[in-house]
Amino acid sequence: MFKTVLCDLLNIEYPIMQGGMAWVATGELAAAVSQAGGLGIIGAGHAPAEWVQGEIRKVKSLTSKPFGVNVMLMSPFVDAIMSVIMAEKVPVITTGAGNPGKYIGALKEAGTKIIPVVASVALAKRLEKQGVDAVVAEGGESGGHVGELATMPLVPQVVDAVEIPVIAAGGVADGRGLLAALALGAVGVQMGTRFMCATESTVSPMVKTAIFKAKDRDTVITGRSTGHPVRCLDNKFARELAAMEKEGASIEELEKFGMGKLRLAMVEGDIAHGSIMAGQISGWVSREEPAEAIVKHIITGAQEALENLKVRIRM
Ligand code: TUI
Repeated sequence: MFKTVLCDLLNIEYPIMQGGMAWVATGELAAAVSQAGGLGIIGAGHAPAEWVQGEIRKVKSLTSKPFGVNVMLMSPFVDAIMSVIMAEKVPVITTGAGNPGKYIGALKEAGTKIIPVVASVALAKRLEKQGVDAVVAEGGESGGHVGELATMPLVPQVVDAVEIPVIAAGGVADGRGLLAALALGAVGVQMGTRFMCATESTVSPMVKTAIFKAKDRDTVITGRSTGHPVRCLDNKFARELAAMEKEGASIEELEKFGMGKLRLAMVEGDIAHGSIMAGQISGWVSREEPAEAIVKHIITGAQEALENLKVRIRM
């Protein structure tokens, strides 16, 4: 057993959530993580509401365990996706890349738990006041759209600023990371990169191999000048985007160049010209495993790390 209040809040076995990665976190992956005792999450990304509804129904057909949907708030389909989530009585949502404030009332009424992903103390405090159930504090080690703070300084500052449960994300892929997050005051972790490489993940095998080959310094942040910094594996796409930024390309030009590039990598498997959003822990993630094995290894790893600490620290 390895339970925290997150398990009680979400009715799950282990305090592990899967990141809601756009073009990656399909119903297959979410169902596998939930079936393994964590919280699987469908990544709505820029997909239309009909796709999200199909994936929700897929998860329901594959598992009876709780699951979630991640709503990317920059999507043009947010309103329709929120309606589907409420109609389908989805147990939990996480949100990213914005403030979900205006949807909180309706979601609560529908019985959906709301766990926004935040990258700052200020947004965590504002959302606590608005009645969210918990927050994911996501450090800049994460893949995809990132904030400025790293996980180590962000998590304790959010933990001390709010009374609701805090889940740590960014740079976590194993039991040591889970234990470290708990030491910082978090009640669990959210992991993207490692679950992206799970057997049940439908991401292109080219992407999984690129992550297995990646070394510690192989991710970069692009798009700072657009106001939407994104961490991804360093490849031809990232270098071309960086060169455009250096030459002073406009936000419109940069956004046009980036359009469709996440799908190109994750679905089409074009690992040269696509955007392979992945976290700094990519350098450590080195093999494909079923979601169930990943969850089990993280829990036994955290238990071992705790025993090791008791030996290493003389008190
Ligand atoms: O959302 C994420 N990660 C993402 S979203 C995404 S989709 C995308 N595709 C192409 C270009 C850009 C994005 C890929 N990865 N993580 C959660 C997260 N949310 N990290 C940071 C934030 C965040 C940032 C600013 C949340 C709120 C915010 O400001 C809101 C406000 O009003 O203060």
